Amino acid sequence: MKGSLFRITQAAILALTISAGAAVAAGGHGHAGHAMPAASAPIGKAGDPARVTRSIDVDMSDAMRFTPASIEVKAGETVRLNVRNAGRIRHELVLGSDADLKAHYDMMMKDPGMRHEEAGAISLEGGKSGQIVWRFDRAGTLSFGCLEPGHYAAGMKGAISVL
Ligand SMILES: [Cu+2]
Repeated sequence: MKGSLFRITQAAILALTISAGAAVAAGGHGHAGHAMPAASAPIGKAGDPARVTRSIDVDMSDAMRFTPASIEVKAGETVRLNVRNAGRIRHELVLGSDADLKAHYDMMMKDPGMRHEEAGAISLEGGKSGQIVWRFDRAGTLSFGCLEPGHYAAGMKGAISVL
């Protein structure tokens, strides 16, 4: 009786050790690959800079705000977002559905050093500017947010209405 209890405890400890190791490995892999959780299909895709029909300036500030936070475009438009970090700390603009941004933000909270270089995202040091060229292929709403730890939760988010 005592012997079997011992074996069960050992098995439980072994199982815990394995699952903890697996969680660390899975997290490391996701971060290394900068995998965007794809909870839903985003609106649009990276656009061709030669086909830009409109440029929109978007400022990011240390007050945890995007200006403007609300943008309207037309379906079919290829837009250049001129993103400027007017603050002193790093900010980023990541396009995605609310669900994707939320999931991605949760990953960022666990790994603050993560940077976003994929299409539809730009990460900028204070005072720097950059751009995202995006083709909005259908009507709907696409969100954007700064996924630096604490920023998204503080309200650093906005939405693009595609009409
Ligand atoms: Cu930010």
